[in-house]
Amino acid sequence: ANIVLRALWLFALLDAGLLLDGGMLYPRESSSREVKELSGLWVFRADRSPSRKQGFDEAWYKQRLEETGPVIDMPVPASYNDITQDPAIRDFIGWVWYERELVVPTHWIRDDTIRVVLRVGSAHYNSIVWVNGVSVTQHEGGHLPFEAEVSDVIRKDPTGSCRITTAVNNTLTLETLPPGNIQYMNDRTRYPDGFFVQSIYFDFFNYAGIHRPVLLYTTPKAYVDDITVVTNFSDNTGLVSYIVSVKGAVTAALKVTLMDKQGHCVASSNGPFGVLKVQDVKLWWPYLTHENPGYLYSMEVGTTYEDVYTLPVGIRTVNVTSTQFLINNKPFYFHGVNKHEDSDIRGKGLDWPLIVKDFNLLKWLGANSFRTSHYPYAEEILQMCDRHGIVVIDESPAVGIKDIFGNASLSHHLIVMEELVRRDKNHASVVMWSVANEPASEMPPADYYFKTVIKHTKDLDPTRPVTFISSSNFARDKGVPYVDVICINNYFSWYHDPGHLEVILIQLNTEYENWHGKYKKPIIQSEYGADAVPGVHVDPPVMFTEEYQKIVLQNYHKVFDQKRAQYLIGELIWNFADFMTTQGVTRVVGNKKGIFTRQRQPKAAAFVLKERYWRLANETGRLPLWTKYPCSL
Ligand code: GCB
Repeated sequence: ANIVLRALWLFALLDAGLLLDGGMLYPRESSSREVKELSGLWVFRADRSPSRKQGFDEAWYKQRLEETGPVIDMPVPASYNDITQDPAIRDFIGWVWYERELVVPTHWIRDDTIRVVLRVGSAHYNSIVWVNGVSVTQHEGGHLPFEAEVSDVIRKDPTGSCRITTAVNNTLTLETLPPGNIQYMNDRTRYPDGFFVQSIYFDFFNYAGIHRPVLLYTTPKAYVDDITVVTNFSDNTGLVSYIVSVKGAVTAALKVTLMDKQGHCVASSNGPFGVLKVQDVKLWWPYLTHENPGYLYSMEVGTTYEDVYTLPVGIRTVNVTSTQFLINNKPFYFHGVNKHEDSDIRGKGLDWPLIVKDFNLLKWLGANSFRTSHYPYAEEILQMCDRHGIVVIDESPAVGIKDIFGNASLSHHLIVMEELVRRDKNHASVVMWSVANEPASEMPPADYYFKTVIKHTKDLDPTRPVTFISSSNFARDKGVPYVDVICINNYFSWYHDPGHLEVILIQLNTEYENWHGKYKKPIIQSEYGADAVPGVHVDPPVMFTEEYQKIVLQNYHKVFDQKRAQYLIGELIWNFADFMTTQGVTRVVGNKKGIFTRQRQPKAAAFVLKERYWRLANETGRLPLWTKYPCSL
């Protein structure tokens, strides 16, 4: 109960010092809330003018987009890059314009006790949104949602017609996350007029557009704006500490009810904060560690002004020692993957068939976890993780921070961490925050920079460990003293000593001993792997064949098996599936380090990993009942 009180106290305290104003609850229907999804066909126009500013000069948002010039069909959600046959659209840098017209239900217009909110799940990267020509919101950065109340704007037109215009710009600068740089090539003997390139410092295609659903939802005037839960247990009693913030009412009585899967009330409370006690608690367990993984209660929050919001809640704890990662006080070993939001045609657009297929593949593989390399994934994916017991290391979009540690970058990074924690704090599946991937942490300013980002993240959420992902390419130390878990990426016999499989054992062993010896913290191998072009075979193995990828994995596994008895607490393969990258001499139509192809078919390495993960699950966990007689294994 001490931990509970501490958590409550900290959250209450922090509320005062937040940079962001207000919550970001996932939009859900309830008896008091309606949701209108705007997925489907939108109208699209890329601003191809040399300045990319024609749209603003001519105020395209003031009229229907088709009246401004030629438009095309564009699906939402999806990246726009791979939808057309036009290479200029695929590689476009600058402002693109989207538009969707709809009619809102009459009662949304007439009943002025209804609050109408427009929400964008994510758009890459910098976005401005207008409704009926009026600017309603603006957001910097992709991967995270933003929203605006639009009740007044839509009520100005009594017919309820509503034109949503969005301008999205994928330009990356030294102060965005991820960072990037635009370079103009002014040598007219070598480059055509106006030639420029977007330099990026990360290894995935810079997909752009409206990547996640856009929707309108309603709440009553007085509404539940945010909920924070922290869970704990002692013996058979589960403890759910909560804080609810209500907006739009001076005083609001609150009723909070926790229900089990059958809909039975197991605990209830009144007031904006409190602790719910659950007798005979069913804890949230990871996949393959329990017969019934991913158990979720429903926390129904109701106000006297009749707003109702229901939040899924998994009850579990997370702790880290110098050699272990504990979930519900039991050692947890991450055997999982790194993913990307990436697929044919859709790019980074949210796609349900793909999401469900990927979860089926994770389960087939015996993976109990993944890391959201290299940016926050869709909330819909985290909800799947909660329900299926897939454990998540939740990463910010800070990938490719090389030597950019200025104040503007730092303040933006703090805001992004706040947006991330605000969005994902209540997911049972999220067990650790990752503030960055392979930052150039050997640079002197990195010490202050990462100390600040990690401290801020811990202040925001004192209940989860924090890490960043290190690379052995860099002299290591600057940020590591501040992390709770050391996460390392390395590619022995690939980027170093290419072709020499025999170096893996010794080099990996040295690496681990150095890190653990110095910091006495548990280690996760957060990336390792090799490219394999599917269908290419050579034996004895050579690089880029399926055989080579298999042996790299097997050699790494030998060292993992020694070290997991000591302080290695996880292994995450790079990568779950092949993915698109910028074109370059080391990439054969994208990065081929997937154990599945981009179309989600297994390479030889997938079977190696599957055999291993199920064996690890048998040793370390408790398989669910249905897997005792797995017909497909
Ligand atoms: C890394 C990066 C990842 C790359 C991978 C590779 O260290 O974190 O983004 O895709 O290596 O394949 O080079």
